[in-house]
Amino acid sequence: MNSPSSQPAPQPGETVLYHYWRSSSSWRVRWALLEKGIPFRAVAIDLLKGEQRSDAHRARSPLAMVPVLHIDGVDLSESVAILEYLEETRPIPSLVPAAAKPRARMRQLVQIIAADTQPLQNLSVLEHAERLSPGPDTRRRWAEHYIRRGFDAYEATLALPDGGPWSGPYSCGAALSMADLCLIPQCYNARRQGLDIAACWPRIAAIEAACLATDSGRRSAPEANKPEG
Ligand SMILES: N[C@@H](CCC(=O)N[C@@H](CS)C(=O)NCC(=O)O)C(=O)O
Repeated sequence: MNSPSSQPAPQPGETVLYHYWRSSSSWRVRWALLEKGIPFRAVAIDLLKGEQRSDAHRARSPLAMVPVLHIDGVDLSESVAILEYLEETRPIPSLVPAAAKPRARMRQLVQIIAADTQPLQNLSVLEHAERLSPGPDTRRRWAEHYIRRGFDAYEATLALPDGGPWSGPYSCGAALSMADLCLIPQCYNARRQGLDIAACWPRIAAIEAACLATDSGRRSAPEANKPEG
């Protein structure tokens, strides 16, 4: 992918995703766009080069983060807000359960990952943890602690006896949902930290296998979106 400075500004009516191939929050949005069949142009923001902190990107994202989705003439950041917007404006295929109780349960799962796990182990947090406690293992130990806490809660929530035992194949039953779009990128992060998902969280491992067997899951995955060179 080209650098952001060499990319043209969004054209009227165009949908543009500013993302980073390994960013789990970016993967959530790439996945929703592909699942819903929304055409988009991808612009890579290289987090390792600090491109997220450029003036041009800060103008799109006040927190200087990816993803940002330019759609319907506005720049949206915060991946869960983006998923909700896509669901409200392009509801088919739906990524939320129809009934209120399963929908609330799905949002609970989304928040376990998006609010209480991923933000505690993203790049800027790990860098800060290492500044406070320098050492070769600080980042890994910090990330592992919060991923374990989040996945333990996710796995236990799946076991709640809502309408009978969880039977999969996805987080909320027979249909892919926003919860899966948050969970699977977090599994990718967990593996990068050396965690054995199948050994510790069998339900999560089964959901991951089912999700990665979908066409949109495979096409949105980091390795399918790695920049050339
Ligand atoms: N709550 C935000 C989190 C976004 C986020 O953490 N993005 C990370 C990549 S996954 C980022 O841009 N990090 C850049 C940095 O920490 O400097 C969302 O859901 O979109």
